[in-house]
Amino acid sequence: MGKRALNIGLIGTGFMGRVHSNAYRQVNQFFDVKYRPVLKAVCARKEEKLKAFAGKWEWESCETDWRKLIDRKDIDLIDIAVPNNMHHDIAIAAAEAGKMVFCEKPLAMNAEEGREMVDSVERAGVSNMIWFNYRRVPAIALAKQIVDQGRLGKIFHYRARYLQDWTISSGVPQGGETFWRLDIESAGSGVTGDLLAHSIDTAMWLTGRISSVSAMTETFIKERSLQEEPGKIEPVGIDDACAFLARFENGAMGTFESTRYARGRKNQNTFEINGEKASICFDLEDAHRLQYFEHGDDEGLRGWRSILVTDMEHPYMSHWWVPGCVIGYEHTFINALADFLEGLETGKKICPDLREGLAAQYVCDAVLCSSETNQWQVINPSSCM
Ligand code: SOE
Repeated sequence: MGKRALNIGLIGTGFMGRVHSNAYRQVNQFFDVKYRPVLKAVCARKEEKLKAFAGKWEWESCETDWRKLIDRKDIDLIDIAVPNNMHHDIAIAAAEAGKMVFCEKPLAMNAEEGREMVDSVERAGVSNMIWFNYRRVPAIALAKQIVDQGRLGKIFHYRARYLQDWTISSGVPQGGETFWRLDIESAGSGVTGDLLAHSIDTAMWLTGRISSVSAMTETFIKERSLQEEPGKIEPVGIDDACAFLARFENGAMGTFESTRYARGRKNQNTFEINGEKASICFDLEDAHRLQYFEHGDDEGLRGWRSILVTDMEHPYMSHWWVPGCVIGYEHTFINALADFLEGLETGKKICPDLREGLAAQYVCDAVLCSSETNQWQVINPSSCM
């Protein structure tokens, strides 16, 4: 039987635009799903660059105004891969036009915006997803299975770190197409929204809700020049680094740390969970392995196992290569898209949806607020769900 076309309108041609385009092109080669994404139209402001991008990824058409893209009758789904300060207006307009919505993380500039986005997609009844792609790393999905099977028992500790080093030089500018993540007006925050949003989402997916936080942030370089106006120096408004303590609803304690000033760490996204019966440890820089320790193993033989997560039995791996052949970063987006398409087909709950993005956003807001006030902040669960 032929596949059902799903016409995609992508907004954004940066790093995420490339990653998403790749996912649309690949998903049907590896997953037997009923829907076939069609790369219908891509949208960005700069026409020349847009055309080159469209040509390279074989998008059928281009738009330079996202409102026009949303108005088009031949688009089923709007994919938002632009800076965070544009997510809110685009998501709401897309939902009101009856389009499905994909949104890059973090959901929004703050929870107030995020709440309006969630209200809007839910009122319109359109399917939606936030690209928390790390949930789709097979080793992390395996960690989820292990936790859900109750193998860890009561969870005591969750320890997360997300480290990079690309902003250490004071010569790195802020703003513009390449460095908007350093510009408070475009990004809303620094590492908290950009990196810790991932860690928070993973933590809550694996072990449940965070109920309160106590945070500190630091901006190491206080002024940077603007990418679009070299020589013009402006104060830096984002957090370069953030560390916070967390309490989970299930009684576990959490520690989270993120920085873009960890020399040598390029994209180290790690976590360790310590339970009564077992522990789990993961590091994205060794993404195809999950470390696992089970206290119930034979005494004398007990030790950390390093599970190579490439077998057919492991999450997603039966769709890829033969055992022992690893997959990479881009595959996490393909896996996420496949899950979404399967959800459309079967009615199975799509996750993470924008509501789950909002839950992470509430924690990010509380973290930033705590660092400003030097006070613990409680996350009100009823405001998230
Ligand atoms: C920042 O450098 C960044 O590109 C994030 O925006 C992504 O979400 C993360 O997965 C990789 O790093």
